[in-house]
Amino acid sequence: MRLRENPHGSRYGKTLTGAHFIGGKFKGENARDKFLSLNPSYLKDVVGEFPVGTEKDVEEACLVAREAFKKWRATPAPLRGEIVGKIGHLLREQKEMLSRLITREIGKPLRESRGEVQEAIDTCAFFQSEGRRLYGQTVPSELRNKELETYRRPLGVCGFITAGNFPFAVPSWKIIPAILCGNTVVWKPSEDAPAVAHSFINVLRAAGLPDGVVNMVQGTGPVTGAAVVAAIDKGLIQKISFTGSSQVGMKIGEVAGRNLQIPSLELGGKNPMIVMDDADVDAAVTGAVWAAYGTAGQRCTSLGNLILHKKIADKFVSKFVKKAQALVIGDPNLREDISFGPMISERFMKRYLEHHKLAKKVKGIKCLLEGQRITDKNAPQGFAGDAKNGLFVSPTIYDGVSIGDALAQTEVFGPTVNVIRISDFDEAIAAANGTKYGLSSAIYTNNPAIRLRFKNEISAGMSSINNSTTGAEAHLPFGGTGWSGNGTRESGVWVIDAYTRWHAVNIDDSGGLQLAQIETEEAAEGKAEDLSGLTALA
Ligand code: UN1
Repeated sequence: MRLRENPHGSRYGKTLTGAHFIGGKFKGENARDKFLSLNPSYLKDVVGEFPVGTEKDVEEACLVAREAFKKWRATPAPLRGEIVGKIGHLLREQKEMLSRLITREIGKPLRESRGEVQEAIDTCAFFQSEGRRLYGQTVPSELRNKELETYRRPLGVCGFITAGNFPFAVPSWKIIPAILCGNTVVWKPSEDAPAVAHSFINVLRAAGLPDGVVNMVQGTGPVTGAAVVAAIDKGLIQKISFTGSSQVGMKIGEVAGRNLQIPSLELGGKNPMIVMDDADVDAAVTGAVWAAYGTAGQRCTSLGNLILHKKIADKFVSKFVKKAQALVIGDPNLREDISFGPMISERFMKRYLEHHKLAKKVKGIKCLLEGQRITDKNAPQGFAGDAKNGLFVSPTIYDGVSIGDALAQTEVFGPTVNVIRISDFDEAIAAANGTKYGLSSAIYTNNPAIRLRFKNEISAGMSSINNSTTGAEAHLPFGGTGWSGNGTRESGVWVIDAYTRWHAVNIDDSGGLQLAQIETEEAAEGKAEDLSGLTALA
């Protein structure tokens, strides 16, 4: 690994000369076109310098992956599972180091980074044993001396494009089940977290994953991501899985669709939380604060629209505002106890600051807290960072929002929440279902009838009852409806359908040609008088 001194950010660590990883070798370190990964808590800290992967790099990675597929698919699934198990053990051993790197590169508080590595460990634990299952079925035949069976078969080369907000957990959701099922991978990680991707690759290598099974091409979305998508049209990729914006997901879906492939698309959200008048208000406030401001709102499961019953709304809002004002914002590398760190990138910060425009001149909307870029002059109480050199922002709350307002319809990916006041459950569910998205959702209520209605009527891939909108577990299906995805799921047994196809096999031991449907036996005729006798008896 090539590391160099980091004069301005030495207290954070060294600077990596990053590379692609193709066929078991790091490559492209000396490429002409490069990009930098900066620590968003302190932009003078250069985490690494990385090559921008070209179409040629992606093609090379795909061809290597195609070659490796021949051997890897023939490796017994329990053996593939053993390697997945080793990856999990190494992750456990290296959890602290990896968590610190995640915090350095994307600014997430350490306890959340640890949670993210844990999610990858859990994923490995689950899929290690799946290598000893990966069940098919035996199915009875309508013909004699004939057996029917099904097998799961791998798809081939999988192209993965992942986001920067969960740079470890989400790639593990894709890579681990894909390789367990016998596929090989070409991965384009987020340009916001290339060093984390590099560390992931090192763990895979150390676990003994054969060369060519997982390949990585570093780069930017418009150049390298586009090259991965173009590889579908060239027949180099059999499956694409993408986590990111709905707009990009739609374009990828079109390319996959015209190649008759089913992509896995995990896209945006504008997640609602309903708080009914019978709810435990304190528990709901705590849940809402985490849902809205955890990870600085940069989760696809973050809370967007907070739908409050008018009977508890005033009480709720006053507690919520106080808690939001008391959040400790700062550099998570220097302090463990911060509530949220910086925005992941300038792009995310700009979008957050610009979202205030959506509220301007809209009747009825009141800004209770107007989140701004934190500077030396306006730093909130308890701020613990270098404002000038970091991408820190303060939280936002809008009150009096209606579900039709642009503010309530637009995913911001920052620490902002809209309060929508309603009078009953009918209005609440209409607001909760009133966006094009349908990823996560939550309700706080102690009324079993309302709970039942919510479960049945909410249009979302994931729902929490008396819990926050965030925090899926590694063995539950993750995904959404509408603009949040195309119905495919990650995690647990469900993701296996994304990385295998069913193969139906029939074996005929009759010695002749038996034709299903044409030569099937009919069941023998019954005796009608038996039933007429019964009628007389009754
Ligand atoms: C994402 O934001 O892309 O449920 C994934 C959660 C996390 C995963 C979020 N475990 O909030």
